[in-house]
Amino acid sequence: MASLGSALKHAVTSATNDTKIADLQQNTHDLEKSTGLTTEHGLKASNTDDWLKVIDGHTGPSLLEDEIAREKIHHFDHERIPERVVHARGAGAHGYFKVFDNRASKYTFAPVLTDSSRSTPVFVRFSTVAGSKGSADTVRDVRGFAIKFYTEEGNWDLVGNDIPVFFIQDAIKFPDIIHAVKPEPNTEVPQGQSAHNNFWDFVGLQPESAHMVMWVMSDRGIPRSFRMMQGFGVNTFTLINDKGERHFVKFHLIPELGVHSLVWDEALKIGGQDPDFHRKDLYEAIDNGCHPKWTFAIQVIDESRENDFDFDILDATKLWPEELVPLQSIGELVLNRNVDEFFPETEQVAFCTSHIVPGIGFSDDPLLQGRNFSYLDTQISRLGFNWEQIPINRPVCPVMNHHRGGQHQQRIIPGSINYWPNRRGWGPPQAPSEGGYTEYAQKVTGVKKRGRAPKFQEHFNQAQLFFNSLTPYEKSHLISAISFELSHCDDPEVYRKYTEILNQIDFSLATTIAKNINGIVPEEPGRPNHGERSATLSQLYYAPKDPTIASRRIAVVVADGVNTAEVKGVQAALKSAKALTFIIGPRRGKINPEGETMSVGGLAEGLVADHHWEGQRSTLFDAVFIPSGAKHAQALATNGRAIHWVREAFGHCKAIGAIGEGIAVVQEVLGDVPHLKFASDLTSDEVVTSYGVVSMGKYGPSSAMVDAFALAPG
Ligand code: HDE
Repeated sequence: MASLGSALKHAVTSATNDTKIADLQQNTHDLEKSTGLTTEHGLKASNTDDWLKVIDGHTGPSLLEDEIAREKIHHFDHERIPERVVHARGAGAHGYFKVFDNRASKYTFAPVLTDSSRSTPVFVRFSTVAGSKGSADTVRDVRGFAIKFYTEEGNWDLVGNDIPVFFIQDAIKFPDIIHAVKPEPNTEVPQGQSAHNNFWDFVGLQPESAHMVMWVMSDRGIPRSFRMMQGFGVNTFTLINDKGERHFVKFHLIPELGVHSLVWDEALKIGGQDPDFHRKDLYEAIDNGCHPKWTFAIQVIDESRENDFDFDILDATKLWPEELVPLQSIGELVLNRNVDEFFPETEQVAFCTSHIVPGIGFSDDPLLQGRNFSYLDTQISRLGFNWEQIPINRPVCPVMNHHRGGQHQQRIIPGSINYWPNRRGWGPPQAPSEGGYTEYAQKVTGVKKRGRAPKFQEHFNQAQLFFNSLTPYEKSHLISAISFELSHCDDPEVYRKYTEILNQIDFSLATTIAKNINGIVPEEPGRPNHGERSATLSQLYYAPKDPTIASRRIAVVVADGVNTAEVKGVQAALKSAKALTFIIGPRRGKINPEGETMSVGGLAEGLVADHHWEGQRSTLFDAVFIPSGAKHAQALATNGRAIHWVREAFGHCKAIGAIGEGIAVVQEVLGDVPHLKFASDLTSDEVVTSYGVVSMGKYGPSSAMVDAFALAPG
């Protein structure tokens, strides 16, 4: 075992993060360079618009002999493949992974985790769990965070979520929880929602779900962006070092931009206004050079300490509190390239938890053990056999074995040998010293039976820990969310009963929700609250040290008569902070500047609006800005849609900026909000910030306004 790490390091050539892109190029067809239409068998096609038919002044029958028409229709008929049984809706991107140095080498010899000269190409797919392929992005749900590392030792798939724990402890329960959350079988309702009888019935009878339910009902269930979510491998894996020592490990990703969520009202509205919100957000950010970045960290437990905790470290309904097992940051993951085509890349990518590389191993986590079977199995019904040869799935290192045949076999292996051992010595197994994977020699004892280990029986300590660790506003969002969901259950046996589970977590939580939804109001706590907290469980903990507005979407709401020079100044300042600005006006196109006659079409100096007021909503932006200009302000202050923009943005706690006469628009809408202050001297460039509203009487060339705006809550 001792020489494994060094053998691997020497066996590999140095990779760049373009290795996988170059590999995909072999299958990439550039339409611009195409020579013209052909059929799939290469026949040049002269007409694909008219089916071959008999025409004699009138239309006669279409002819079956038309091979071109038949092929076109036939191909179309077979375009769809089964969607994923869970995580059907998703979006993906390419990128790379790098470790900072070899600090993880005391735990593992895996070069992907220890060799800082490497940049490993990755493909990441984010997803929701319950909804179909065409469902809305912003539903309340867990988000998938699946990473394929194309390492030089083979593909390593880390198939994680944005929540560190799971609903169930044993893989055999997976079909039950998924059947319960998916649309009910008789009506196929509801789509992409857990707010229905079956889900709450199941989790009410399955107390091991209590911890995860708290996470999904918290703000974590409605992220602002895939780029602003944590990632967790969830299951317990193992790392093996070059001394042959094994450690238990959990994998984490922490977003550079911080962890942010929508508010529920926004999520509901965006579901209708722009169901592709998260998908577009990812694409837009990468396209604009704001490459999403995560710190990659590990939590490690020595094999000898496996039983030192009051929870079982192999139980996926439990996290490892960071106060007990600190995070160690070892690298970073960056997404820097959008896909060229969704289907061959994002849809056909297939992850398997069983895909690991030397230096990484499994544990006896019973959820992981079942996952290792399920993923491999499901790809066959979704993509067909030999799915590992599909371009997005194939490794960047050599592949050689004696498997043969199967649907869509791409490999051609000359010669008569397809077995081992063979007289030629072709395709031999590779010893560990040559990089061959070898399982850790683990001693196993026990009695064969169905059941769960003793520490798997406790379900509420960490649910309590999570609840206790939230800020007051996070708690209030969580209470509203559970109340919303239980209000959507119409069977009293379901919604009344869940209070009993909640009362095992916290008495006040259970009482408030029971009153909201006509549940069973408890008379006394189901168990004492241990009162413990963990700072790292609140989203607030992940606020970036240096606040940033990079990639944030800012709506500049204008009317004719706006101060265009000022708008351009603000736009330039926001752009230099890498924010994206969008001009929202009375029409898409030119807006007349201050001092010029109103005329649709505008004049040369005018500003160009990206959208009409009616074409967008405040929910689709992170902040709203109202510049100065007397006529423009007057028009906005009397326009229902503009008023709604400001009111809704304030209600969703977004930053609102206003300058000069623009302040009057905000005052018109929010004037009666107690304690809200505005800049009152229109000749001064002093900036006033109050409850997220940033105002300035007169725009000064200083960046103070933009800085204050960037720092305002939103
Ligand atoms: Fe999955 N899961 N899962 N899951 N899962 C699938 O595999 C399964 C679990 C996760 O973007 C399926 O390729 C079982 C935990 C993600 O393509 C399927 C169990 C976690 C994705 C499957 C779990 C996940 C999947 C469906 C319980 C977080 C999307 C399509 C033992 C760590 C990957 C597919 C992508 C997908 C089975 C539990 C994350 C059926 C049996 C825990 C991110 O194989």
